[in-house]
Amino acid sequence: MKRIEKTTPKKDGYRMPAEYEKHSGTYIIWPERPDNWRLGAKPAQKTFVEVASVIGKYEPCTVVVSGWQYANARGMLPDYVKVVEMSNNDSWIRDCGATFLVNDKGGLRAVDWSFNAWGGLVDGLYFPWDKDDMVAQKMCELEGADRYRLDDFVLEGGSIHVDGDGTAMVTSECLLSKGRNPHLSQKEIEQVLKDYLNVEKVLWIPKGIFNDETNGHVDNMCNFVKPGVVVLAWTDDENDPQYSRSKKAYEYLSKEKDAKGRKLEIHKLLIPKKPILITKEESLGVDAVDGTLPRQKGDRMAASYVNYYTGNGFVALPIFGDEHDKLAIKKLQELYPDRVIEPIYAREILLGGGNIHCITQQVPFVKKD
Ligand code: KQY
Repeated sequence: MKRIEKTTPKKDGYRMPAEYEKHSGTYIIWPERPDNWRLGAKPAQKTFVEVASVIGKYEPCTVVVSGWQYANARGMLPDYVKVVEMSNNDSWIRDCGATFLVNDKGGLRAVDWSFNAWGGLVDGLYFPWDKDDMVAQKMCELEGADRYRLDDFVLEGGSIHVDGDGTAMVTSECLLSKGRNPHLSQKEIEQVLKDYLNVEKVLWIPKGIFNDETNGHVDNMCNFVKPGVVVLAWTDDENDPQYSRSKKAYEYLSKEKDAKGRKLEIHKLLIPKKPILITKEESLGVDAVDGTLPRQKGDRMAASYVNYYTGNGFVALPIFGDEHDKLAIKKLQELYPDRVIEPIYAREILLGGGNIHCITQQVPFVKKD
């Protein structure tokens, strides 16, 4: 498959569809690195199996895995999940994977952003990241999609959401961070998003979730339920460090309109009532390696129900064994009356630094003749 040069998706009539539009499938990367996943990733692998098994009930699910772990992954995953060998540095395909695009003639292409492990040598989370940076290209080969490669623009898929109707949302905390594109102004960054996602409006939420090691990815903070309707991570506890972040986001979104001139309907989704802290046992299970973010006992994890994944007929929702799990399930069922809510106990993914949305990447459905 080829690299497309000297043009943009906008010029070529391609756009990023919303996640809630129909998919032809989902990709996941198998977890294995012991300096991010405790106990050699064994507990995380069980949760990844659960996530892939749920998704695979609704749409084709492909798990890509290093050669070293291939036999183990194949043995643990159900037969209806496809397993393909692909080298990688870790399991965050939302961030290093392809951002697929469609046109109205059944075409499929992708944006292949530069990936630098959430901040490169400034505040990145591991080194090297060279294998992750090639994941998008390999997904394009498997899907038969030509790609727009941006060698000089760093972006992760978890730092953007689109509504499929002309609007994108990001956080300033992430997109303007020093480890991404410090050579570009906010206006220039916005222009890249407009050209490569083919949107007319970008919503700039100030900050993401407290202690989110991605510099506040939007996919943990806010999501489009449908055009004009968003769900926002929230707490009523004024003493919680999340409070001012969520309040500022709410105030910003209340005043904004989307690309089509709609005022946004904002639904608050409470974060877990009790902060999720790393236990001593969990901390001791992670290999300490220079250059990788340490996992210390008592550290607060960036737990949020907003990091859910929307697929064909379902929503895969992370839950934490918290009092607010039930509220999140109820709220999402109201917001997505036509989808099955699939709650998955996701503490092990959270301990790795993200959640269900961060470990999944959709391929949009296109009609093939
Ligand atoms: O998208 C994410 N939340 C990924 C976080 C990466 C964590 C690496 N330890």
